This record gives sequence, structure tokens and C-alpha cells, in this order.
Amino acid sequence: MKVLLVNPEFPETYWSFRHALPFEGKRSVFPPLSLMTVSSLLPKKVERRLVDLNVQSLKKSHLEWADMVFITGMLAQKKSLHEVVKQAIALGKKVVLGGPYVTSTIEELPHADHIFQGEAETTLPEFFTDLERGEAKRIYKALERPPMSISPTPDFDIVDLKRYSCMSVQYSRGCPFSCEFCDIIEIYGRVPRTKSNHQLLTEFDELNRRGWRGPVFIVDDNFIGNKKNVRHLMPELVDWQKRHGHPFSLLTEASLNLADDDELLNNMREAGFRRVFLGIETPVEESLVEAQKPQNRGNLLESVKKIQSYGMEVMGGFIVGFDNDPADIFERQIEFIRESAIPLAMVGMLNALPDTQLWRRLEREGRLLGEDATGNNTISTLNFVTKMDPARLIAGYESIMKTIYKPREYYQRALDSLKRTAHETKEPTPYNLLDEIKGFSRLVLKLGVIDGERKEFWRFFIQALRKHHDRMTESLRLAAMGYHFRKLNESYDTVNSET
Ligand code: B12
Ligand code: SF4
Repeated sequence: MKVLLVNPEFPETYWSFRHALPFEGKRSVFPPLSLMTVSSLLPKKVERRLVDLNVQSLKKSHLEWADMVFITGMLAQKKSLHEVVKQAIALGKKVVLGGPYVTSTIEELPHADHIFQGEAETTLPEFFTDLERGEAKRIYKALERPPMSISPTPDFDIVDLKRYSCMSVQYSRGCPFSCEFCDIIEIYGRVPRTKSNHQLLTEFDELNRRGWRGPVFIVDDNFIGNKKNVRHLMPELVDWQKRHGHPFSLLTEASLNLADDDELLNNMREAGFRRVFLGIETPVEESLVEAQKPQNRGNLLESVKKIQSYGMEVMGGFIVGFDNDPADIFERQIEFIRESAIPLAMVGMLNALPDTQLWRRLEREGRLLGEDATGNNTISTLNFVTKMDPARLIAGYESIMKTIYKPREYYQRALDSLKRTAHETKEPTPYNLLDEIKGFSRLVLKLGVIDGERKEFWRFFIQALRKHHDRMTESLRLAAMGYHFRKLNESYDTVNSET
């Protein structure tokens, strides 16, 4: 049997980094870990190929080769997913779907022969047994969430690592908290399950053996969700990095209570964690209470500063549109983002994702607008009746975006962040000298010559060179990211003025 694994295309969002990637000569940041894991779950005798529409196009010959087409996707990929389904069906192929979109959607499920809801570690082997017996079902849904101990090492050979700028591995799934808007806990549960130290380090070995150097994203919902296991992991992770000469710079997602744990922070620094994404959401206490986010307690600015003092650049998620947001929420968010020195601030408008506590509350209150959530909370769309006048909310949201990604504001935060995140060792990168020279030339040509904001770029460049000359790769990466966000905002402006 021949299986074609397809990762549909992502639209342009904050996380696509589409305007920053060309500087590195890449088309996508992360390889599709879901399909790499699914590939490892397929029976050995199955022939397999993977097409990631974010780095290559889907050809008719790809589909013709296959007996079955396995497609993954999150909500944000649904347009492309539907197109691939249509093409595969037109060629008479069996279509199998899985991933967060088909797991959490309440829309009518796409036409497909087999649909996997939830994690596939137990259901996929069951499917192949059923298939052999001629008894395969349409829907597969695991009765219980599988332990991570049975999650296989992803198939790193099915993708061309060189096409991506960052590798991903997963240590845990789920999060112990209960934020009202969150769909993670509905999909992956509130009891964080982890892989064993051996499993994770085997994945590190595999990447190292294939010569990967540079960033590795531990794509957990909350890396410190299961603190007991993480504490047990950290010394081994530190040791692995030391023994292998620190080939990877690590990034992950965590809850803000990371700031309460000095030992863990220290271990993270030693293990080479350089970036962490935190769900900060809002500086307004009443809105945090509404969001059921007690873990974001105390002085949030101090917490961010403390994490930065361990050499980690903080990336932050922020939300406007809570019922309790005061009239000056927009100014308060801008002020917070400025003072926290968070260059990459992902600000979104509250969106009710299907099957979340928020969705259920708004449904009870009769406030859902019947619009599907787009899966992208960074475009100016609302899918429920807000307490604040919607026009004011959208205008306020856009004012935040315009302010924080103005070159001068952004570059200042980048410089502040560099200052707060001092570290002693050089960050590993996947590039050789020639790549670095090429990337540098492309960036300087675009930001320092062609771009209308070139004065601000040179101002930043000179200050970075003066104060952080040993961290120029990092500084230029930040400049590229700032350019991505600015361009994205401009494109949203066009979309919004057209609609
Ligand atoms: C890493 C990550 C990203 C990365 C990388 C994405 C990528 N290229 O793969 C980045 C940072 C780019 C990202 C971005 C976004 N993300 Co994201 N992301 C994740 C995260 C944390 C891990 C994904 C992962 O690799 N998991 C590991 C794999 C092994 O797990 P899995 O995907 O669930 O796959 C298992 C099963 O689902 C199943 N399966 C999956 N596919 C298939 C297919 C078949 C055929 C079968 C049989 C089975 C199967 O088998 C696998 C093994 O059990 C998840 C949360 C999570 N826990 O998964 C959110 C998550 C997927 N992201 C989410 C969202 C909303 C986004 C954004 C839209 C955010 C934004 N506002 O911009 C963007 C959009 C992407 C873009 N580029 O524009 C949501 C999706 C919600 C939904 N219902 O669709 C999630 C669930 C988290 C959340 N609530 O915020 N994301
Ligand atoms: S801390 Fe993050 S992952 Fe955990 S419930 Fe809250 S939003 Fe979801």
C-alpha cells in the first residue's frame, strides 16, 4: 500500500513568518511533526511519501502514485485542506483525515473515507487491523488519551530538514490549567502527559545524527505543565547538550508561573533555552479572573523580567476583547508590551474556539454570532457579541498593532530585550558562513536600502553593533521578524479596508 501524507498550506499569520523567511532562504519554519509522527505509526510495509504544501506544490503525479491520501491540519489550514480533499477524491483516492481541525470542529466534517479525532497512537494501528479485515470504520476516536510512552520517534527521514529553519520535537501534551478560551485542554486534556527522558533524548540524538544545528522548538502546550517530570528531565537535558557541544538552541511554550521556579529557570539556561512563549494575555486583573487564569498572578512585568534575566527572550501572547476590559485597555496593553521588552508580541482579539468553556458560556448567553472561528485570532474578526462596541474594539486592536510594530517602537523593544537576556555562549545556528553572508546581504538590501524605514534599521543596527556585537545574528533575526510583523499588519490593513 502507498500512503501520501499531505500538510495543507498555512495562510499568512504571525506564525507563518512569511516575510522573514526569505532572508534565510527558507519557505517554512517548522516541518509537520504531526505527519512525521503519523508516518512512524504506519505499518512497516506501507510505502510513504510526504508533501508539505508550505514548501512545495502538490502535483497530480503525487496523488496518482498513492492508494490513500492522509491529510492533517489545524483550523487555520482548512481552506487548503478542503482543496486537497477535493483533488484526491476527484482522482478516486481514499482520503484519511486527522489533526486539530477535524478533532475540534463543530462544522460538518469534510467528505472523507476515514476521520481520526484526537491522538492517533492507539487508533491508527487499530485502523490498519480493521482495514485488513475489510472492516475499517469512518470515524476513529480514542476512548482515552494515549500515554506518551507509546508515541513513536517521529520519522525525521520523511522531510528534507534543510527546507526548514527550525526543528520540532514534543515532550508533553496537555496543560493542568483551565483558561476559559483554551482549546488545548479540550483536545489534549488537563493531565499533562510526558515522554520519558530517554524518548526525548533519542529524538535529540536523531536530529544530531542528521547534522541538525540551531533552533529546536519543544512544541509542548505547556513545557512546565508536569513540573515533577520536567524537573527530572532537566539535568539529563543539560548533560546531553554539554556532551554534544550544545548543537541546539531551545525554545518552548510555558505558563507564566515559570518565573516562580529559580531552579528550573537555571536549568533551562544551562540547557540552552533561548526563547520562551508565555500566555500573558492581559495586564488587567479582572480580565485575568474572567479568563480563569490565576497562574498569571502577582507583578507580571517582574515575572517577565526575571525569566529574561535567565537569558531567555520572552515572546508573549496578548488578548483584547474580554468582557472586563476597561475603556483604556488598548493603551494599557501597549504600555505593558513596551515595558516588558517583548519584541514578538502576538496580540489577538478574543475568539471563541469551538468546544471551549468560552464557547459554551457564550452559547448559553446567546452571544455567539454563528461565524466560524477562523483559527487565526490576529485578524480583525469577531465571532461573538462583545461587551465593548465592536467597532471600537477593532479600532483599538488595530491601534495596538500599528503602535507596537512601528519600527522605532519595535527596535527599542528588541534592544531592551537583548540587554535583559545576556548569555555567555554563542547561539548555534543551522547556517555556515556562506549562508550567513547571503542572509545578511539580503536583509541589508531589503531593510537597509529598499525599505522606506531604512533609517530606523540603521539606527538599530548601529546600537546593536555597539552594545551586542557578539549577538549580531540574533539582532538581525529580530530585525527580520519586526519586518514580518510590520508587513503583515500592512496586508491586514488592505484586507480590512477591502471588506
Ligand atoms: C507547534 C505548534 C504550532 C507551530 C508549528 C505548526 C506546524 N507547522 O506544525 C506554529 C508556531 C507555527 C503554530 C502556529 C499556529 N498555531 Co499552532 N500549535 C502548535 C502545537 C503547540 C504543537 C503542534 C504539534 O506539532 N503537535 C505534535 C503532533 C504530534 O500532534 P498533533 O498535531 O495533534 O498530531 C497527532 C494527532 O492530532 C493525530 N493527527 C494529526 N494529523 C493527523 C493526520 C492523519 C491523517 C491522522 C490519521 C492522524 C493525525 O496524530 C498525531 C499523533 O497523535 C499545537 C498544540 C498541540 N498540542 O498539538 C498548536 C495548535 C495546533 N495551533 C493552533 C493554532 C490556533 C495556531 C495558529 C493559528 C495561531 C495563530 N493565531 O497564529 C498558528 C497558525 C499556523 C500558521 N503558520 O499560520 C491550535 C489549533 C486549534 C485548531 N482547532 O485548529 C493548537 C491546537 C493550539 C492552540 N489551541 O492554540 N502552531
Ligand atoms: S496555560 Fe495555556 S495551554 Fe494551559 S489552559 Fe491556559 S491557555 Fe491553555
